[in-house]
Amino acid sequence: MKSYDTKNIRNICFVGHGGSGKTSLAETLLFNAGAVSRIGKVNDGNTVSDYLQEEIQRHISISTSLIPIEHEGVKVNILDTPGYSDFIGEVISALRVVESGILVLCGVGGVEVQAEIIWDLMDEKQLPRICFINKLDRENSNAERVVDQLKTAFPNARFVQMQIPVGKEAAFEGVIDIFQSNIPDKYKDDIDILKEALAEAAAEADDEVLMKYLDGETLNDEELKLITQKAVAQNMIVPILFGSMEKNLGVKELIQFIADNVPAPAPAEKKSALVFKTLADPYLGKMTFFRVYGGTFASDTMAYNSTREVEEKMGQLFFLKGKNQENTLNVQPGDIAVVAKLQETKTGDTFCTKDKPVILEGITFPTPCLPLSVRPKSKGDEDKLGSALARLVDEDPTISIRKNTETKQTILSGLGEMQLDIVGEKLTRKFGVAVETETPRVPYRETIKKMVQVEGKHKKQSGGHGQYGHVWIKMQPNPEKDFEFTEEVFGGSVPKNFFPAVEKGLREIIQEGYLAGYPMTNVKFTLYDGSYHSVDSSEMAFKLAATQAFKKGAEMANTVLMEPIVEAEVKVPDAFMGDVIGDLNTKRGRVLGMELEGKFQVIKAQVPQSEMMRYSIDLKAMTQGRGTFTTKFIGYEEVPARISDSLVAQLKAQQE
Ligand SMILES: Nc1nc2c(ncn2[C@@H]2O[C@H](COP(=O)(O)OP(=O)(O)O)[C@@H](O)[C@H]2O)c(=O)[nH]1
Ligand SMILES: [Mg+2]
Repeated sequence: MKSYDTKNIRNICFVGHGGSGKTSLAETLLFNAGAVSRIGKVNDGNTVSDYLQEEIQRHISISTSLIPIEHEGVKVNILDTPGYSDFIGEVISALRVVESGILVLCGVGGVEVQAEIIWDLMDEKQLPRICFINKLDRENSNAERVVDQLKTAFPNARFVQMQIPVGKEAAFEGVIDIFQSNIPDKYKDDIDILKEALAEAAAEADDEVLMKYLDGETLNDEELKLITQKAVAQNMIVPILFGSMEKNLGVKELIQFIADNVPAPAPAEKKSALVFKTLADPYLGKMTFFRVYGGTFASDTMAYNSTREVEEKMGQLFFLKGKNQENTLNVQPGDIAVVAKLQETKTGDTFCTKDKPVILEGITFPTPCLPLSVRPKSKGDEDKLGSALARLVDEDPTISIRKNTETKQTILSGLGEMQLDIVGEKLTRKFGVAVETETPRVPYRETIKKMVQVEGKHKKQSGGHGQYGHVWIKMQPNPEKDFEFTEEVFGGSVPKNFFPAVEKGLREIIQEGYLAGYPMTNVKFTLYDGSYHSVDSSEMAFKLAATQAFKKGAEMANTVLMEPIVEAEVKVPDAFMGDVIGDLNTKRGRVLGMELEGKFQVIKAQVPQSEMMRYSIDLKAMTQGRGTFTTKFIGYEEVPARISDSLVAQLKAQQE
């Protein structure tokens, strides 16, 4: 593929609810441009955009694809994003590097949840956008209904209809465009109404045209085209277009509209590019997708990664079309390209030159909130699993990996169940590590509630050399410290050289706990008396004596189970607040308060961690995927007495 001048480049992003037809639209555009000889079908797994194994199997997009299309000398870089909520990270990063978003809607389903969520993301950046109402060939599709839904769902936007859809459902036969020549007589009046609405909504975009409009003059097509272009670029209006992929209708009009109206990239002064995606390809290795903002990037040169302050050798640069690569010598300002096998660079990093450094605004991803414990099926694969997971984290900034030292589990967190399933599949398919997964164990702890004084004696007489250790230990609750050991021994009843053995014995035995096998914390131990034998006493004997003392003490000191508590911040649209608070109450949560943030309520609550392990799934169900949340560990609290006995029994059973 040749290299295009900045003014002949358009970067757009296909966004919308899953199944609205984004990938089919990209495929149809490729066909119309002569780039493929037949239109692939998502369900047949043969589209250019959905080429990953996981996409072909599931018939959905899970990863953003880059699909450049040439239209009358203009290169339109399409980023085809997934619609399923688990993969919102892909949408966020794609929206970061384009000049406009094309919201694709289903003519039957209309404005669905994910469309609303993505609309808010585009609003945050004031990104210019166009709506495309698709699937108008389908039974029960209704263009007017979807237009009305758009106006209701996004009351702050000024929608302008650029076309009239002709025919309905199976009889849908395409669109009459307001700028097309020879408009059939029967549509002339309706088109005039649309033109008048466009003039009213967009005249402000150009001063001269505005004067004419205010003088009551009718605007001609040239003037209308001019204000459309300017108003789209400023996000003053949102044009609506129509079509059907099943019948390849409305597609030529859409690409023409995009080429005419989406702003070309504005080149930045300093040489710079932003990395917005990383993909671990089984053949090419790590692939780094970058969007150039200023300057020209060339193959086989060095580039400075200003985020990490390292030089990276850029080998062969290439453009991608789905999975197909086309080498290039240069990448012009505004264009999107790929480079393989970089060492240090990660998604969100900036490339520039070392003498004129710049760091572009990075990409903010949602925090992973659904944890899952993973371990290799075959022992000995631990290292392999570790490095494979590290590469998958590179690829997807919405997953994270953490080792829980208390439960000794590797915790993989993500945004949803499907995403985590796919991580599991990739581990097997790409990296050859089969894994087992389960809900993470909660790192419970144990502690004592009252002070006790206990004796521990280890005495054995077996032939010659015996064993003798004898201690008196005080155990008391100690909220300030996890573990504390002191001694108050008088008159050498226990010689000094055995103190460390006593402490070591206690440190080890508390890890095993007493009630349910969880570490005992917040206890102060004081060694205050005991006795010894000049021949038979040993470090081992004192260690065992301390262990015995602990076991007796834990039994007497009213040992209880403690659970980790997190502070959760749950962000939901106002309408769901009641349900969400009710649910937090059933989860033993304490609601601390709520705060209005735009059209959202942010609810703060303290909740036991055990109740939050699957919260991501519950919240999705309760709010149709509109809610988000974060949690922060704040400390331990005693498990309430009413559930403690059954929980202890359950935890013991798990360990057997
Ligand atoms: N009848 C009909 N089906 C369509 C149309 N566009 C897409 N589809 C089908 O809808 C399903 C989802 O399409 P896809 O392109 O994967 O949607 P995406 O999730 O937005 O990328 C696929 O089975 C497509 O074949 C259309 O205009 N009419
Ligand atoms: Mg898709």
